[in-house]
Amino acid sequence: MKIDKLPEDQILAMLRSLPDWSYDGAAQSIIRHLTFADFAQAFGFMTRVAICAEKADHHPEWFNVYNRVDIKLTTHDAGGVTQRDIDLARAIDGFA
Ligand code: H2B
Repeated sequence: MKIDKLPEDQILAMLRSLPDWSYDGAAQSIIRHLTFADFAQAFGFMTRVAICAEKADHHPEWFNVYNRVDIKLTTHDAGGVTQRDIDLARAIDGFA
């Protein structure tokens, strides 16, 4: 289903309830950096996110080194941040 990208002011307003996320205007994304105790914790978290993302058919861009996970959310089909990214960010916060 087609979804429209959100205007920047709306993204910033929504991020007030997602304080660990920030908006990267150049990348048209919202981003969060997480650090875990070790690789097992980081990868366990990524596995939970992956299952949720696959169910929602909405997938993160992410980077992992040992205990660090950098996440970038954007909707490729819309060319920017949509409600799907906000929903996934909220789900990710629940796993973090
Ligand atoms: N994930 C993200 N982040 N953006 C998308 O536009 C997107 C996706 N599109 N996951 C989905 C898959 C699309 O390619 C499939 C065909 O539904």
